[in-house]
Amino acid sequence: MVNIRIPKSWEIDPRAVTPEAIFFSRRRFLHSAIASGLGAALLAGCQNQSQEQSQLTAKTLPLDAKRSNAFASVDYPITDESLATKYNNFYEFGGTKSIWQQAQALPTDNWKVEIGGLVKNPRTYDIDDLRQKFPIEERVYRFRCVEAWAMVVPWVGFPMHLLIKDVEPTSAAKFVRFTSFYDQKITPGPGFWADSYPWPYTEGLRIEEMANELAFFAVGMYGKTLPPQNGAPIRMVIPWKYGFKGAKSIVKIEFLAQQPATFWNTLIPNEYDFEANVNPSKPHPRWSQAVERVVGNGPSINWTTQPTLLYNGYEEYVAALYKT
Ligand SMILES: Nc1nc2c(c(=O)[nH]1)N[C@H]1C(S)=C(S)[C@@H](COP(=O)(O)O)O[C@H]1N2
Ligand SMILES: [Mo]
Repeated sequence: MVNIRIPKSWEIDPRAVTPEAIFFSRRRFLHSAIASGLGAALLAGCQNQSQEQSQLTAKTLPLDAKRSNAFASVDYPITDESLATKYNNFYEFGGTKSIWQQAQALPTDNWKVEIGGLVKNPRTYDIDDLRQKFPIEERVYRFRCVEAWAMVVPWVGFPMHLLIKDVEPTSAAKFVRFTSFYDQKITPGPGFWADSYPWPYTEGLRIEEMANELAFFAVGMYGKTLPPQNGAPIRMVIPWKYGFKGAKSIVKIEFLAQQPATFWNTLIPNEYDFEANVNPSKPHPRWSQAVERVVGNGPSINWTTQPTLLYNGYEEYVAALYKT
């Protein structure tokens, strides 16, 4: 791994640890916690699969949307819902993949999304108005995390260009910043060092990227509204970029003249660049991106590997954005 002295767990600087390294070390912690009886209560609550599955989606409602013809499938199968809703990244609720229970604390009632900055029609939407105003559809997209795991998810939502048209950015608008929900009392973060992270979680796009047909606001997945752990009630889905570009639980969208600072790029700039396009020939400083692990498609640890595709397989849609 990295070329550093192995620190004691309580002195690990998050800037020196990969999300994945944290995941695996926490898994080890979890195992010993369970062995020592600490996990017994947790386990008792999840005695069987179906009980657990109903907990996973307890806060969702059915969301009827027709599957888009253009994005009806990809060349490998849709990931099981129970995996996509249980293996998450949501640092506001913890630094492991197993935060779905903690994330149930996300308060999604009366959710509002404020849209402003360099636009002719700034406005604040109630989530219900957003869901009604823009025609929703289902799109099956590849989903690739910078940590090299991959899934296929049927998202329900609407393309971002509909929102651009609605708020009418001025000609000065060149970038867009998306801000996630944050409340220190509700979102404890990933434990040690959490206070030094650049909260709230923010992400950004060039306005041309946001206007691309693929850029999507998801308000649901698997035919239901989003569960908290996946970014309820509205999140970004940018399928040709690494997963961290897809900010969850959006509360604010601002059109800007300058490129905004973003969460991971601020925290570890040499590892998480602003553009973050999926690219097999551009390794992460600490691991290769040439192949990806398909979550849920294999035995035991539950994954098989396959080659990573440039722009995550969406070259025909987005390559023109990156011609120099
Ligand atoms: N607000 C917020 N958004 C976030 C994250 C996060 O920690 N906080 N993690 C990102 C990362 S790294 C990934 S891979 C995806 C994971 O989405 P999923 O849990 O629905 O699979 O969410 C992205 N959006
Ligand atoms: Mo990620």
